[in-house]
Amino acid sequence: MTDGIATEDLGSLKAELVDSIAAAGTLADLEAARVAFLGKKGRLTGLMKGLGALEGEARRTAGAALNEVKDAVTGALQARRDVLEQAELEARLERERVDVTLPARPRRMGRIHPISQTMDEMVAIFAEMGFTVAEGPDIEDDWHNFEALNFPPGHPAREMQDTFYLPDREDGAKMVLRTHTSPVQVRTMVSQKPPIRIVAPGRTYRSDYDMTHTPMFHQIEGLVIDETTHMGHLKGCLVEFARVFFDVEDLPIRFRPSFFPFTEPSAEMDIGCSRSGGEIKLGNHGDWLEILGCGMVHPNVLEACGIDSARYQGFAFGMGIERPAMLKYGIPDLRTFFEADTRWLKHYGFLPLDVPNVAFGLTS
Ligand code: 2NM
Repeated sequence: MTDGIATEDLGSLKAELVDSIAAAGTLADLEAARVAFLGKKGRLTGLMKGLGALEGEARRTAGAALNEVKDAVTGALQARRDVLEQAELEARLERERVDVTLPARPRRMGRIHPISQTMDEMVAIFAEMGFTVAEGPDIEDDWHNFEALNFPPGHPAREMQDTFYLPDREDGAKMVLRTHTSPVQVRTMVSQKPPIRIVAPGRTYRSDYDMTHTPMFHQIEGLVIDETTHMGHLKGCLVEFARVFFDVEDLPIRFRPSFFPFTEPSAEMDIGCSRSGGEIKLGNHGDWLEILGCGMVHPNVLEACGIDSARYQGFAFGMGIERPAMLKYGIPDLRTFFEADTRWLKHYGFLPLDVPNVAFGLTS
C-alpha cells in the first residue's frame, strides 16, 4: 500500500489520536488537538488528500478505513468536549456562587420618610382590624370633595382662602386640590356595596402656611358601614388604634362632642398628655391633646352616595399624620418634613426593611 495509508498503521494511528484527545486537560488543548488532526493541515486531512493518488479497490478500502478513524476521532472530540464543558460550568457555578438567603445591606438603601413610616404604621394597625386601603385622585371635583359630604354651598371650608381651586373642568365642574381624604370614602360608597371597611391615607391641601400649617399635609381617614354599626364600634376601634400606635400603657383617652358636616353625632378624641416645659409628653398627666375627629356618617352623605340610610349606618374618622408623627418620633419642627434635607432624613428616617407590622412591633 502507498504512503502511510496501510490499514494496520491506521489502527495504531486511531488509538494514538483517541488517547491524546482523552488526555486533553482543557478546552484549549482539545481545540489544538482538533486542529492538529482535522484542521486544514491536520494529520487525517493530509491522509484524506493522499486518497486521490489511489485507484479502485485500494482507494475504497483506504477511504473506508480513514473514515472510520475520522469518525472515532470526531466522536472522541465530542465526548471530551462534553466532559470539559461540564467541568468548566461546575467550576464557574462554584466561583460565582451567591447565597440568596443572606440578608440585604439596609445601610445602603436610603431611608423611609417619617411621614411614610407613620402612614404605614397606621395602615398596619387598621389592616390588622380588617380594613383595606382605598385611594383616589389629589385633584377632585367640588361634588366629591364638598357636595356629597353635606357641606352646604356657603360653608366657610369651601371659601377661596382655604381651598386651592383649579380651572373648571370642561363639563363646568369646579375642581379643587382635595382638602381632606373624605372624597376617597365618597368614591368607595358610590362604587361599592356595604359592608364597607376602608382606610384612605394620602396627601391633602389647604391654603394655609405658618409655624403649624403647611399647604400640603397628610391624612388618614376611615369608614365602616354595615347594618348595625354603632358608636361603640367606633370607640373600640379608635381606642385600640391609639393604644397600639402610641405604645403607651394606660394611655388616657376621652371623646368630646364636636361638629362636622358629614357626621352626626360627631366627636373629637383626645389622649392624655403633659405640656410642662413647652414639651408634650404622652400619658396620664392630667392634660389632653386632640388627635382625631370622628362620628356616625350623616344620612345625607349615605343618600348622596346611593346608600339606603334606612338600612345602613356607619362611622367615619379622620386624623392628620404630621402631628402624631412629630409626637411619636420627637420631631420638633413641622416644616422639616418638607425640606428634602438628606441629613435630616438620615437622622429621622427608617430603614426600608423594617416594614411596620403589628405582630412583630411597629418599629424595631
Ligand atoms: C373626619 C372627622 C369625622 C369623615 C367622614 C367621611 C365620610 F365620607 F364617610 F363621610 N369621611 N371622613 C370624617 C368624619 C372625617 O376628619 C376629621
